[in-house]
Amino acid sequence: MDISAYKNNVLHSKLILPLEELANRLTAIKAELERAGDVENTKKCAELIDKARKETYVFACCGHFSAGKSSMINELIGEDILPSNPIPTSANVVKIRAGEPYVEVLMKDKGLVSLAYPYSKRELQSYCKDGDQVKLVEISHPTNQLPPGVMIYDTPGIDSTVEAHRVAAESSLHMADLVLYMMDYNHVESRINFTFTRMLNKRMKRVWLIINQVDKHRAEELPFDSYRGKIKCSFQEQGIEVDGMFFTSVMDHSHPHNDLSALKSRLSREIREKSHHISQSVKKETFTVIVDHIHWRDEWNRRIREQLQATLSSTGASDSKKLKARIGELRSELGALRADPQRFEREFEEKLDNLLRNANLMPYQTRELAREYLESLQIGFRVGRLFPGRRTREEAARRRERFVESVKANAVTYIDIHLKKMFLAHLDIFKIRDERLRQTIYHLSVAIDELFLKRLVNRGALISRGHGGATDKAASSSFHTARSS
Ligand SMILES: Nc1nc2c(ncn2[C@@H]2O[C@H](COP(=O)(O)OP(=O)(O)O)[C@@H](O)[C@H]2O)c(=O)[nH]1
Ligand SMILES: [Mg+2]
Repeated sequence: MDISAYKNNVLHSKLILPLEELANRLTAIKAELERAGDVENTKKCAELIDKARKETYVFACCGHFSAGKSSMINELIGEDILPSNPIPTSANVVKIRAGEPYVEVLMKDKGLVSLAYPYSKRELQSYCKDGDQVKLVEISHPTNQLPPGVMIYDTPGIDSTVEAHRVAAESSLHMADLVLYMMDYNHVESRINFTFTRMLNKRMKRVWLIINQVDKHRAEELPFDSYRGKIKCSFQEQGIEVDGMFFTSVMDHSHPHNDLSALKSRLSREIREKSHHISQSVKKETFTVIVDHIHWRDEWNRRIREQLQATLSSTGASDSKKLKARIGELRSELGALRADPQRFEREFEEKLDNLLRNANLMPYQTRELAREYLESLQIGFRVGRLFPGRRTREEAARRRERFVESVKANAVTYIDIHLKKMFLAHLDIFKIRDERLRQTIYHLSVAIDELFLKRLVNRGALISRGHGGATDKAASSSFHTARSS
């Protein structure tokens, strides 16, 4: 996306949208940002919607410590509301509007605190100076110097680039229609002034430069016009564009080069045309919000990509070419499996048949036990002369037990272990990685009990005493049919 082309379009477009229409469009944008989870830009959008609906015009005073920001605001509203201090102090953002008297203080730890009216100026000013504990002070003050729907922001002083970014972020500059960038007479050409105003240019903010404390000028050292020319040149050379430049003194109203009354009347005109300015700045800020959101999305995508790459490398498949090749292989395997869904079962049956056919369930010793067992099933089987019934039953039970135990032991050795191995290997061939299925296979066992053996006994194969040679064969063939029954 070519952002600069859009930016030019926004900057130079003559299209002025009614504020209500802008607010409606912003509402749709806000819903989109909210859906994406971009909290910061969603909040900005909500604030811009509120600004457009209430037609709130905002001008913010920014600049170096002790440039005279607070003194200038007091001058403009004609009352010493804000603290001004010769010693640079840490401060916070203070928002002032005309209206019913109230003060709300947003503390860093305690949240919102309201000051009951009538509050003392000293108490209010101590909150404004407490940059450590207080994040924001909002003052509504009964004054006829400020028309309704106008707000002034006083912002913390800056003297480093890091601070410049922090202050810009904390000062809700997106709400400002105009920035009065204030400098003290002696520090106009400090680097931070160029850095901050360049940043304002980049954000398409309208900026008026205020060179304050011109009462410090010594005409005998340099004519004022030369000084003024030099300052204008410096900003031009830095490629910084401003919408106004004023040389002021809050202390010496009668100073011959004081532009204070020109500044006041420009501000009055500005406020009279506030709808136009609000419409323009909300449009530009909407553009900035969208650009910031695009960067937010880039960052979000970058983080997701990193997470995915970490996951991939943990599986040993970090190389995307290899991964694609592997996906191709898996797809064709899947295709083959889909084409012949019975393959798994068919091949398993073949292997099982083979396994059972070769399982030596009836080694010599077991065959002997089988023979004895089969003998005990014969109708004429009898043991002992005295009480033959009980002894015969006992002997038959003993033979049956020994035979069952022997077959069970053989089943474990010759079937169980091999069957599990074969089953698991079969799953591997078909790439089935189902842990629950594997667990079921581990716990498989071939259940052999007397009933099972009896079912297997082929009565026709039973031998009578005296045909010893055929017994083994008959017994083993009786059981070799286990699989088919
Ligand atoms: N000589 C002179 N001093 C000023 C002027 N404006 C403000 N000051 C003084 O500069 C100091 C810092 O002013 P302040 O308003 O607190 O500056 P901020 O830190 O930018 O808000 C205070 O002692 C003011 O009295 C001015 O136009 N001329
Ligand atoms: Mg101040």
